[in-house]
Amino acid sequence: MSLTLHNRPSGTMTGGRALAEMLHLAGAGPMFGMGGFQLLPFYDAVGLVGLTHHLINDERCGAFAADAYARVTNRPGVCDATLGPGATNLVTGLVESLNGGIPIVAIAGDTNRAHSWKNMTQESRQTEILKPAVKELIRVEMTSRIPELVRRAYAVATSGRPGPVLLDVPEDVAHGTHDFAAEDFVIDEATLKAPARRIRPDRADIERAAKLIAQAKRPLLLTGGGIHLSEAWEALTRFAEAQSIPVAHTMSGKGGIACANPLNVGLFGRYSRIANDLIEASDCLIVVGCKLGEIATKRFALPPPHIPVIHLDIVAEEIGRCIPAELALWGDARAGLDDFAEALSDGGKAALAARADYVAELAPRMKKWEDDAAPRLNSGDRPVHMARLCRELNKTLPAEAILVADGGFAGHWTGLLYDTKKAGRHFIPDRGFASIGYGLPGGMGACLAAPDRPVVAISGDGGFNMMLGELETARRAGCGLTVIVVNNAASGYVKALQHAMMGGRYQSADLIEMDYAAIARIMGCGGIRVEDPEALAPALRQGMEERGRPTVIDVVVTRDPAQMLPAVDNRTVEIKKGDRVA
Ligand SMILES: Cc1ncc(C[n+]2csc(CCOP(=O)(O)OP(=O)(O)O)c2C)c(N)n1
Ligand SMILES: [Mg+2]
Repeated sequence: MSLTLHNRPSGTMTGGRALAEMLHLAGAGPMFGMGGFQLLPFYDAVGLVGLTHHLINDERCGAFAADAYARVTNRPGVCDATLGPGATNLVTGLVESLNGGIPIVAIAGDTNRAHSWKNMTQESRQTEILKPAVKELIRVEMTSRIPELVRRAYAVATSGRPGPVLLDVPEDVAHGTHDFAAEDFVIDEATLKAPARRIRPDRADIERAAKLIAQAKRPLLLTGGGIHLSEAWEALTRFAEAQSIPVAHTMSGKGGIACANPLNVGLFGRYSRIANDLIEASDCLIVVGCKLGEIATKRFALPPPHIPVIHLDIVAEEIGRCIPAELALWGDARAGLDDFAEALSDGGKAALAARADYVAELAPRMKKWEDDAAPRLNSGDRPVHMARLCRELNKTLPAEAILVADGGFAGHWTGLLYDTKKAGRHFIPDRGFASIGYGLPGGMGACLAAPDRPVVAISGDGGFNMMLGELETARRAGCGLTVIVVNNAASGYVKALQHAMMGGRYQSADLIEMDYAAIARIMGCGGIRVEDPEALAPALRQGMEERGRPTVIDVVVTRDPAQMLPAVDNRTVEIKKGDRVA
């Protein structure tokens, strides 16, 4: 075990102080939370040990911000909450991290055990409420065990499939004291960043997979967020290029290889440019770091059952869960891709020659898609067309930028149309749980994780309304964050579905027309309202240049529910019974 041994404290201290010392030793980044009586000794120690902590206005936002921080860095994001309502407010954010496989260390205060279950104020069965929302819930029963249990929290958060871990700390444990030895304050460096350790797939399975791939004429890589968690970008690009295998991705997997790479065929699943057609015509699918859930498979209608699937995943039991796998490879994405590349290294030239026609198809197919979509991508419509907004993002955001996308149409459209210039996690949608409201707090977390990079968050007006209070946090934290509000004066996704499926009977789908730029200005932030698509690029540039405070760009987009869905021609979408349009 490699240990980080520097800066070790010793002596009698509170549990809260010990917690802060351990987080400091773990190199915890900016933390997000809202205090209460139970964790006061922890809050008191935060500044003393040199940690940064941001008060948030809703604990869910703290969890979202920590999640985005973790996606940018692969280091556990840290958030905290007081007992009861604070703790239960964490649930939605923690489930996002659980489903997305994102490493988080969350801390919740709990009642003093001398009085638990005597109608203590704010008391609830919080451990039972939070347990299914995390990878592991650790109840801390002794002040003296805090260092050990923080070590455990980091190890669980970053090992195997990463995830959130909750430390539930009773008041008397946080306020209680213990005489700690310097040796207590150690932590395994390997567990401070995901993936803590890498495991290679079975060699015989790699050989079998290599044979299948070598024989395939139209192999296709289907990649998910696991590529980012494994930091497998170079391995994926190398393997795809050496073997001439195109790469399709889920929303979370965007950027496994650069969208600009000619082998990238874009999003697959619910929305697709050309990837779904390539799946249908493939003779070997190589699935890496992807669960093949509902959205990726168009509610399990893809891929067709006759195509052999090679499935590589860090969680053995995800393999074959939704789609049967011809070959199950249990292991780390980067290690597995490197092993594929090595097993196939002799055939590289032959593969390139054999798949020359296949690869040559890609550019014209993509061009055709783009030509079809061009009227929308270049639309001069007022209100602004969502496709045009995406094109302006593509044109304006620099290669190192990060785009954080909220759960509504903001995520749907950018998932399909936003192109990253470089490999890496430059696009952060909250597809673990797809809650609306992630955009602003997620943008804040990304911004604090990468203060030198432009961070743009895109959110629906409904999602932004949920989180408006966090603009105060973002301003206080000095985040030079640009937030685009996709202002359609509606819970647009619901409205579009009611248009398509309920004969235009709209129920609880409209929002009041608001000027979010004016609201932002009143809150001391920058605010620009955009009604003309030509004004998008200058507004984005102005937002990105502002480094010390957030800028809200309120973009007035289509209010026509017939035009809201991001299919290439959504007006012709046909609804089959039991189907979801999008
Ligand atoms: C917390 C939460 N509640 C409800 C939903 C269901 N939902 C998905 S998209 C959407 C519309 C949200 O409106 P807005 O944020 O304005 O985005 P738009 O679809 O209008 O772009 C809703 C209600 C959700 N994803 N998350
Ligand atoms: Mg909306």
